[in-house]
Amino acid sequence: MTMKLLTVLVFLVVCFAYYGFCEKLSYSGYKIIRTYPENEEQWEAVRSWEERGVDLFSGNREYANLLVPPQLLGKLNESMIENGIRTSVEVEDVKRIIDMEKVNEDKIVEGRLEWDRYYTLADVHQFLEDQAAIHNTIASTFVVGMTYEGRNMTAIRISKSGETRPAIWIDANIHAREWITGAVCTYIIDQLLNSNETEIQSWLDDYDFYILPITNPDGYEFTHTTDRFWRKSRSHNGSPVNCMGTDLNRNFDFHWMENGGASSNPCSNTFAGTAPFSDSEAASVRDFLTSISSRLVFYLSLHSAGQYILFPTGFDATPIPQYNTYMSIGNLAAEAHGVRHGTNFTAGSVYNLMYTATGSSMDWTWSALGANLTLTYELRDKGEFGHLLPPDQIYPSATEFMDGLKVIIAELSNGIPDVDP
Ligand code: 0X9
Ligand code: ZN
Repeated sequence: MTMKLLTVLVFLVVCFAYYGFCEKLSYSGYKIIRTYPENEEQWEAVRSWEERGVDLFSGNREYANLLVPPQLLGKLNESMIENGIRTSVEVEDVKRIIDMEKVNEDKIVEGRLEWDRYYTLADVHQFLEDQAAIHNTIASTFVVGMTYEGRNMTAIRISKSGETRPAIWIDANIHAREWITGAVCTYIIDQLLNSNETEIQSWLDDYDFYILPITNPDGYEFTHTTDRFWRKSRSHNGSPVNCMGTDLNRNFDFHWMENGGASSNPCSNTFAGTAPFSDSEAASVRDFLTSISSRLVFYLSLHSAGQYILFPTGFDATPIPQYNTYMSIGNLAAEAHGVRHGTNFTAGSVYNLMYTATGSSMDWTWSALGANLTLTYELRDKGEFGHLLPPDQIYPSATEFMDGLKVIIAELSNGIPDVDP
């Protein structure tokens, strides 16, 4: 009897310490609460809940969605009332929405995906291998680097030129739980290789593409097996209480850990890592981008959610020298994204539209490599489902994304000035 109890206890301890061994978290009783901070003080009050185990799920300085465990709902509510912060319930039953998500269970045949469901890491990698095999004269896969847990960061290159033309890099799922981003990314690859639209095909005559759909494979796998809301890498970072993972989008060397744009607490979802590029995933992206930097004209990073077209920087309010150029490209793209379904995208700098965020991949690429154009997207939606975007929104998200991408690549081809005219 005592032996049995001991076994259960040991299991529970191990389970809490490294919950990779546990069953999938159900998120039963969790709600997503939207808060509306109206000033810096209230924003800080909302952010302080991060340290108490509440996930700052999505949003910006004006509205912040919090993923709240049942045992903290009462306390959080009280504190919001005390601080005069308005709230609303965005998702009543998080578990119900997780249960609605459809993950593919069929075998991938000849690299065909359906954009009505989400795919596992193995499926996405299979898609890349199959597509590269089918289009072997212009496409091939390559490994950007290895993850902490030893997985491949598999990417695809599409080049008709023998890799001599201006280069476009696209990545997605730096943040593991942002499933829509990897899905849209595979659609971009599909369109480049399989669409018969002349405009899309003409891009392949002008540019070489390097596309990494799952930048954080360990985290992505973890969202499928254990914790749907995992965001970071899965590295051990020296936390005495066994918190794991680095926010890879805080681990790049651009104003690293300055200005409150990241956290030094390994338990935080915006933990910046133990040093710039301390995590192998970020370092591998850095090394690959550096290797093509003389040709790199466009860096594009896909995130969700919020429907933002973001440009540098996340450090402070100082406008970059190409601010007006970026703003006008962003506005043109936003218009195009809205044509099909009326989806409303907003363009602006990370700092202005979202919050202070330092050490991001985009800002580093912009500052260190001087790529002509660097954008980060926050794809659908604006909070209704957040990271649990229903599968029937994948195809609309992907097609409306392509509409704006056409505008952006047309602008890129016209030339991006280093400084606003
Ligand atoms: O906080 C982030 O890393 C991004 N938002 S998300 O909700 N997907 O986590 C925004 C990052 C914007 N990038 C820069 N700081 N440049
Ligand atoms: Zn993200």
